[in-house]
Amino acid sequence: NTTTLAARLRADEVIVTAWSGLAPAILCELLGRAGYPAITLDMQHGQHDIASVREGLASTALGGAHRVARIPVGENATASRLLDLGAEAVIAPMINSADDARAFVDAIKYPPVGARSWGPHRGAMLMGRPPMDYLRCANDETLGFAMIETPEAFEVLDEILQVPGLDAVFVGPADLSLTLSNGAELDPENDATRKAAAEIATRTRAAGKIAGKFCTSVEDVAWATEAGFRFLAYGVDMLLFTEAASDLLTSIGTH
Ligand code: 3PY
Ligand code: MG
Repeated sequence: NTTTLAARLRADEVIVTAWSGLAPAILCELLGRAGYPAITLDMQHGQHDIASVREGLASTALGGAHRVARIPVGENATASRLLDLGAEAVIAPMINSADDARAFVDAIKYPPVGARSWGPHRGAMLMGRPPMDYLRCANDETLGFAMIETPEAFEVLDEILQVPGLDAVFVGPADLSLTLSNGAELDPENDATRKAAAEIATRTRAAGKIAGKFCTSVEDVAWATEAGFRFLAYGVDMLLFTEAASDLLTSIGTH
């Protein structure tokens, strides 16, 4: 598939991404071969470091899936590096203000939109473009997702959506439920979180941007699609592995 993730999402296609938290690169290839159209490698809470992401992005390409990665909070320099290493989209957690969003955009967009520094050697290769083509296309063909996962972010959502060069937002419903309840509840599918998420999708789409969300059940995927989210994370590698093993043991009566 040579269509970019950005083009597919801008065409309103629903893209489901696997969530990769385990470091061995071959797991990204296997998830792609299993049929996932995208893989997201998580450096915030997953076991990935820059070396495992470097290998994992290449393995994701080998498995035929779109390449996405999440940085740790505030590590915008890492966002630039991930694009240089071949990520098609970068997700930034805990974007709580327009300033946070602007700093993120600066790191991932070339001038005049941002201040990304030149050196996308592996990235251009994996995007299938010679360097000068990459320079002309990268701002459009690579995506930045600002995570909206606190009441502070929700409060200033419209300001965040107006930051030039920000392509998309991604709802983190675990943190959103935790922060909306001031630490009392961790329930990504509760009413307060759903209500906020639905509004985030509506306002994001109205601003002409892409909405994504982390999903926690089959029903949640259907709900999010209906609400207008198009980039949906569903399937965490560690859980996929342990649940498949557990189901197998159950099926032969030893569990
Ligand atoms: C959240 O739900 O808070 C996330 O960050 C999803 O990974
Ligand atoms: Mg989170």
